[in-house]
Amino acid sequence: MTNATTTFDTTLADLRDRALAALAVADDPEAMAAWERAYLGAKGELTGLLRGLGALSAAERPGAGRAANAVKQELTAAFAARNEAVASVSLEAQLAADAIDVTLPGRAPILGAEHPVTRMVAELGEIFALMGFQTVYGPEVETGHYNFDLLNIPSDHPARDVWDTMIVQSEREEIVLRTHTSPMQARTMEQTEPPVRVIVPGRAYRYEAQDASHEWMFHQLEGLAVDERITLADLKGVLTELARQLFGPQRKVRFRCDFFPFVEPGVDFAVDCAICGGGGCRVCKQTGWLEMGGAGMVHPRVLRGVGYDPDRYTGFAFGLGIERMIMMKYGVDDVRAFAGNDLRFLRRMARLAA
Ligand code: YSA
Repeated sequence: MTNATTTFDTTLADLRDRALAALAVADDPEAMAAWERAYLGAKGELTGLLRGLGALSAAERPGAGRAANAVKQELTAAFAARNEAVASVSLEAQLAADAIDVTLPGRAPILGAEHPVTRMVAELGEIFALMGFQTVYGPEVETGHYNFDLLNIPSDHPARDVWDTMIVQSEREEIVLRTHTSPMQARTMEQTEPPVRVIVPGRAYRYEAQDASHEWMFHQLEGLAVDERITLADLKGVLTELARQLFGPQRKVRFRCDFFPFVEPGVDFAVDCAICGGGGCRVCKQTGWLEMGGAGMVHPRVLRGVGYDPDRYTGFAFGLGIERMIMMKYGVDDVRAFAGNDLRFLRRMARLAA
């Protein structure tokens, strides 16, 4: 045995021992791949050693080659066995980490609810449908012609100032945010022959100071019935029935004379205040009554303006505050809550209506 074979054998034995020791501590797929590259790969230590066989004499080469191949097979087999074990441990760890515990309680989705105004509009629609009224809708941006003129409020009429109007544009034609839902009276009658029975829910806008019972944007419910022989008694009957359906039989109703240019006679319709039980509070301005709306018999001039014959047809109309009705039904003491975006208020209203 020459010095060269002795050196080769020692290097091979050292490489084998180091490789097996390193393999024993490689415990994840990345470490295994690094080990394979370092010892068995094309640029690995063992391949480098095999290339060095050429430096040995022809007599020494076969023995050294056999020894090197034996180490290569041993390391290859050891790698395969260890690799399988590491792969299965790593798969189990991965599965354990990804496991879903189906016994955990789920995350409850946050459910929204209908706005109290939306709900009240639906309820009013059902009550009036049973009395033969159809629901129609109209534009919130109106012309002065419909908002005022056809309702017997000409531009020089002092009553025009009463409606604290928000004006959109007034150069060529007067355009306003409707101050009430009453313009839909004229729009409906222009398009329909009598008999007419409609309700019109929707927004109204007024340039008005806010307080517990006044908002600058609020909702009204307009009602209109026109036919032969309609009387004030029909109007009283319909609004009294509405109050019963909405608030129950215990709620008192009050009709008093009032003035609106588009009715004759005109009335103001109120119910006893649900906040103070009629004793007087800031919502009812200490009167014990809260005005729900205005009403009356459609003025003959309004009927004539839309082409109806006032000698043949009569009708009643009303315009009620939708927020005020909700306030009286559920004891809400401030109209500003409806557009206030306070989730606690909206949740409370949803619970009360459920
Ligand atoms: C009268 C006669 C008819 O034949 C038809 C309709 C009417 C009602 C008329 N168009 C009108 O708007 N009258 S009103 O100014 O007294 O408003 C009617 C109702 O809307 C009020 O009673 C109130 O309930 C509500 N309302 C008015 N201004 C409000 C308001 N609600 C909240 N905030 C405001 N600023």
